[in-house]
Amino acid sequence: MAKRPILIAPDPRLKEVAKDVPKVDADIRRLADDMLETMYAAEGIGLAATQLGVPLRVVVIDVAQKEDKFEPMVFINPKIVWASDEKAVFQEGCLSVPDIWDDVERPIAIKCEYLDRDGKPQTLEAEGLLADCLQHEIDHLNGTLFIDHLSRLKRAMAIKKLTKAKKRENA
Ligand code: GNR
Ligand code: NI
Repeated sequence: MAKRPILIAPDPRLKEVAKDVPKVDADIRRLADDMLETMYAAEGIGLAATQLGVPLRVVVIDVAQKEDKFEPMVFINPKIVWASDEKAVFQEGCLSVPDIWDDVERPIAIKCEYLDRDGKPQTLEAEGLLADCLQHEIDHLNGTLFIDHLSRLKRAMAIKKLTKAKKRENA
């Protein structure tokens, strides 16, 4: 396993629509393992391959609450096949959007079809934080960041802040 650098917005690669994984092979498993290592090192609860500059539909998540417990989940070609009408607001952050947190409204429960680490088709019904995180990660695969769900003004302010932070880093 290897840790890889996480892309920070604004970056055109974060706006790309990722492609389906044609076959779950050793390369894809290595990618998923690298994503898990990168996510744990960054203390995130989820990560999409898009955030590592890999335009493939792979997501990893671990929303386990206890710090000494690992519950890694791997989602390949995840697809939301049902979403509840009922919505809830979560305060979201993103490893590609550092130091910005804001409320995002999303369906409170979803049903998701995907391939697991062994390439086996699975269905998952999720609610709460897991459902929110999965939607956030699938957004990444479609080139969407959580700030894209905010008002135009808030989004503009966020992009300004991110651009400034990048300039400072490169100065
Ligand atoms: O670590 C993360 N926390 C988080 C909190 C609320 C809603 C979504 C997330 S995902 C984020 C990691 C990340 O950027 N995944 O793409
Ligand atoms: Ni994110």
